[in-house]
Amino acid sequence: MSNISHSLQDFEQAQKLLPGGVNSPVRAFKSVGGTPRFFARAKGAYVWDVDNNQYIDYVGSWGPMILGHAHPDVVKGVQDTAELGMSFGAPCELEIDLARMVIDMVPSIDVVRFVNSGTEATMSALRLARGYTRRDKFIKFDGGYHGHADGFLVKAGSGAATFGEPDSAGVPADYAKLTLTAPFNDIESVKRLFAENKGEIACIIVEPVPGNTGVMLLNDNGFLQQLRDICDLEGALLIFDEVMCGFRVAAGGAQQRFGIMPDLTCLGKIIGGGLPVGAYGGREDIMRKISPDGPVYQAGTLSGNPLAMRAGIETLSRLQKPGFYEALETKTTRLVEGLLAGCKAAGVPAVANQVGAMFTVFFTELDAVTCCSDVSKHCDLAFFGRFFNAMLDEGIYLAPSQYEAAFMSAAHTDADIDNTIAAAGRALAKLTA
Ligand code: KE4
Repeated sequence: MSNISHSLQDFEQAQKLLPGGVNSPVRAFKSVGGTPRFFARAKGAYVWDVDNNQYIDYVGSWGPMILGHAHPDVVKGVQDTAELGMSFGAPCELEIDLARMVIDMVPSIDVVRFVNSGTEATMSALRLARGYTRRDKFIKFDGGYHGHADGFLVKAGSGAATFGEPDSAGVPADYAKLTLTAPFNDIESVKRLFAENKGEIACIIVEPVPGNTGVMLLNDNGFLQQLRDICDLEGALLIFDEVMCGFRVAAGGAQQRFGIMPDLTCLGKIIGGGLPVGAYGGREDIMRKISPDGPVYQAGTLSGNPLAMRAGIETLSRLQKPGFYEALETKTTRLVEGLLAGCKAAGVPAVANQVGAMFTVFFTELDAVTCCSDVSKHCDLAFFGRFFNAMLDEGIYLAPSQYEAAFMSAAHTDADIDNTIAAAGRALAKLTA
């Protein structure tokens, strides 16, 4: 067990000042147990905690750090830009530059609006879909996470009633009723919802690569095309929430990887290269409904600020290097295969889901994990917590929840992957002794 005395002290202090001692719940290690590590610095594939313990990092700030931490060109770009002013609250040319990059990279986006988080992006896209269609209800999928705006913090209604119930205190029940939920990959449930709510559904929002129930895979029936078809048939909009998988599973995100065009796309994480940037964009006729062009209001003091724009520009411009995604996926596949081989050698039942450079290993007797109830009902969450902490002691930083994805960066070397596989072998041996 490494020395974590400073993290212990920091966590004690932080809990007096911040809810749970953190500024985002998952960081508190509630589902895995143990003490959150307070980070002091990060570089490339590595992070160091305040006790100077080094970790190979597979969280990457939950996805943004696809180039690796503190990439010199990104850091220099931000430093140079900061000397010219941190934020103007007025248009600047860097917004044009990043907008042009996003529009060029993401196939379905004609016009884009920058905001400051993935939550702002999805919240705004939902309001836009409601304003454009003049309908109030929308469909999301069980286990889908789209940030913390009220309408998304909803679980399936009791008895699988068609309307949703709040999944958080503070979300009005009457508002939650406008959120309809269906199982991921289940087009029949979606058809039923449209039949039961004729002419009332504004949109479907979906993570085309779900990453918030652990990584989930699309079935072989062309689920995304089925969603595209039913939205066209019913006059609803199809929204891809690519906050996590955008720029992660391909330069143009899941819509490029799978060849399905949504009407609106939500982006975040990688688009800001570690600084707070979200975005939503799509068909021009829809986006022109956004203020000040149109009647759907959305605003933000720090939206498009020069620092964040420059960090995004320096990041996205390096994703377009030939072979970038192929190399990332090859490294990820090797790691996943190594981890599964280690589980097999230790007699620990496990499966993994991987799309491009994002993956999740599940500890389960199942042959495959295909939906969020597979995770909650058939995965050994307690063992995951023990494995997480054993890997932490081995100097490997995984996502502190079975319901999260792990991310590879361009900075991870073959030696890092070998060391991670070896560390997992030691951790599993310890846990099964
Ligand atoms: P933010 O508001 O956290 O920037 O983005 C919300 C969001 C929207 N859509 C998807 C598909 C997302 O994955 C997220 C945020 N992802 C989580 C990780 N599961 C962020 C980590 C956290 O909540 O601290």
